[in-house]
Amino acid sequence: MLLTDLKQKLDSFPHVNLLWGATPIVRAENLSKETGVELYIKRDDLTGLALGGNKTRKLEFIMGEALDKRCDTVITAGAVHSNHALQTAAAAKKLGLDAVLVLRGKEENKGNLLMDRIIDAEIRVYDAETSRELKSYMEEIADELAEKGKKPLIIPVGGSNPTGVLGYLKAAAEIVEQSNSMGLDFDYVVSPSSSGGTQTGILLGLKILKPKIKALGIGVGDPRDELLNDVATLIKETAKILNIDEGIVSRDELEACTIDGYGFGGYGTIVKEVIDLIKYIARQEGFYLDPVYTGKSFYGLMDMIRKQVIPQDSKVLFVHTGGLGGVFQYEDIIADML
Ligand code: 5PA
Repeated sequence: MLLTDLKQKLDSFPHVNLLWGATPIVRAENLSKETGVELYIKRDDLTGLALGGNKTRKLEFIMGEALDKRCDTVITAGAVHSNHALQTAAAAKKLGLDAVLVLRGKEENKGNLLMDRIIDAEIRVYDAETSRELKSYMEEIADELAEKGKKPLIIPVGGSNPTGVLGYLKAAAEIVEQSNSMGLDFDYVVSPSSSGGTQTGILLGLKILKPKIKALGIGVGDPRDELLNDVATLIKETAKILNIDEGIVSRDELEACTIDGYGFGGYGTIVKEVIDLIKYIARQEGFYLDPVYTGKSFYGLMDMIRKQVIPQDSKVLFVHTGGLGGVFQYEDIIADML
C-alpha cells in the first residue's frame, strides 16, 4: 500500500490531535561509535501530553472514538506507575471528559500517581496481581456510572485495542516518511512491548509500507505466550478494520520478531542491571530511559548488538516510548542502586 493511501485511510477514522507534531528522529552519536551499528532514536517520549510517551498516539484515535460516541467519561486500568493511565487522564481532562483510573499496587503520592492526582483524575486502587484482573472492576464502574446517567467508555490496559493500534500505524507511516526525507534506510525498528499495541502498530505499518524493515518488539517481563496471543489478536482485529488481509503477519514471523529474555524477573521489577544502563545512556547521550519499559528493552537491544544478532553496520531505530514518571515512582529503589 502507498504511504498516502495508508495515511488517508487512517484519517478516515475519528481522531483528535494530541501530539505536537512528528516526533524527532535523532542519531545517537556516541552509542553508534561504540556499538558499530548506526543507532537512531525516535523520541516518542516527547509527544507533548503530560510527561509524553507512546500512549498519546493511541489516545488520538481512542479519544476520537470517545467523542464520536458522545461519551462523557473514560475508564482505564493499569499499575500505579501506569504511564497510560496518566496520559489518558490528561487527554480526557483536556477534552472536557472525566477520567476514572482503576489501579493496582502501592498507593504512594509519587511519580505518575501524584501526577494523576494533580490533574484530578478519579482514582480507585484495588488489590490485584496483574492489570488484566482489573477488567471486571472497570466493567462494574461503567455499570455504576451508566446507572447515574453517564456515558462511559472503557479503554483497555495500555489502550491496546484496534483503535489504539491505529496510532502506531500512523507512527509507522511517520517513520517511513521521515526516513525517506533523511535518506535513511532502516534495517530494524525496535520498541518495548507490554500490552502489545505499540508493537502491533509498528509491525503492521511497516509490513504494509516497507516489509523489508524488521520490526522487533522486546518484551518487558509479561509472559511470552500472553504477549504473542495479544499481538496476534490485535493484528487480526486491526487488519479487519483496515480491510486488509488478516493473515498479513504469519505466526512464525510474529514469533521471530517478538523478543524475550529481557524481563528481568517479570513486569515491573526494578533491577540494578537496568538502572546501570539508564545511568550509562544518560551519560552517553543525555536522555533518560525508564526502569519498567524502555530501560529493559534498550538493554535487550544493546545485548542483541553485542551478540551480533543485530549485525554490525545495521541501521537501527529505537522507539523511545517515554515512561519518565516511572523513575520518580521508584525513586527510593533507584536511589539505592545508584
Ligand atoms: C508502555 C506500556 P504497549 O503497552 O503498547 O506494548 O507499550 C509498552 C510500553 N513504553 C512502552 C512505555 C513507557 C509504556 O508505558 N505501558 C502500560 C501502562 O499502563 O503504562 C500499558 C502497560
